[in-house]
Amino acid sequence: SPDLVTFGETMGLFMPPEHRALERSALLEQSFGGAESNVAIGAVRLGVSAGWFGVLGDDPFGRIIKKTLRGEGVDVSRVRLDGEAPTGLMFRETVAGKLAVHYYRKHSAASRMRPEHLDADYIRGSKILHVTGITAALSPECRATVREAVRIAREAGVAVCFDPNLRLKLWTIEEARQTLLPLAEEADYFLPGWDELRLLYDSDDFGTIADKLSALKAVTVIKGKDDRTIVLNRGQRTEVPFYPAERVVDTVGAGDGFCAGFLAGILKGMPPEEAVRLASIVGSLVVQMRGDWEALPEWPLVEQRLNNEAWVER
Ligand code: KDG
Repeated sequence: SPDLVTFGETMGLFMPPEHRALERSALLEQSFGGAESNVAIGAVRLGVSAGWFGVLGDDPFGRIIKKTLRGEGVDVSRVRLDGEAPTGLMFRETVAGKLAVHYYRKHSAASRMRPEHLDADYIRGSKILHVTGITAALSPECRATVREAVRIAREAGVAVCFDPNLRLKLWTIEEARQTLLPLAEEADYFLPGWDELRLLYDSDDFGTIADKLSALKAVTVIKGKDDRTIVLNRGQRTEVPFYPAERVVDTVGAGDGFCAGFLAGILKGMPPEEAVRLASIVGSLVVQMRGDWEALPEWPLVEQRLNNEAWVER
């Protein structure tokens, strides 16, 4: 198995040219995206082995997603193509500076994933299993699949990484809490955003939330509290400022890039605080280009920034 294994829904992605609204654009750019496959691509580009699986429709979108992931070096040997249901789609636009995502994913192939689809040995053979709250939000079967994958990993001593990836277009905050908080308790690495924590714990107070987090066994990495990341690691608290981005074009996928950087750092043997520095560099690069995963950097560029080496232009 690859060192990092993850799964979830990856969708066809359509975007109008910059500054155009979907209602007013004759042309749409085609790509694809999914939080977990973004993480897998990011990890591979940083030099660690990663596998992604999920159910895709046996249609043009499903086929190109699988081929592109394979071309990126992600192991797709456990991906299923389902002839009965379509690949989910999403459309994204930025109107007056505000991002809007429109999902067409109800009854998608991915939402039909079931625990029986899991290859337990594939999970057992990995070092880290990464799951997100998006998969848990897709359907009761998907929720059961996430729980079962986490159970298999824990039983085998495989570390579990959990990003809540709260999507309130998919479920209510009450439903999300019921599922996501127990998953956080199972995790070895918990990577929430500060805004997500505020909603999940229904509080704006850092101290109150930090107290709750200190009851978890996980190393918790809180993204985006005052432009910094806070690492809570066995009672120790470390703050790492966000690495500055030269320009910000598209923030979608930054969290996934961050997660890929963090997990690649852990798999390369870094302590969590150092892995967060790496993660923050990756996040800062992802926001500088359109698309979820296209701008994920290769290892040499990140290594150079980690070591503060100058960039030789020509
Ligand atoms: O993190 C980026 C993802 O949000 C995007 O690729 C789409 O997976 C996605 C989702 O379900 O929102």
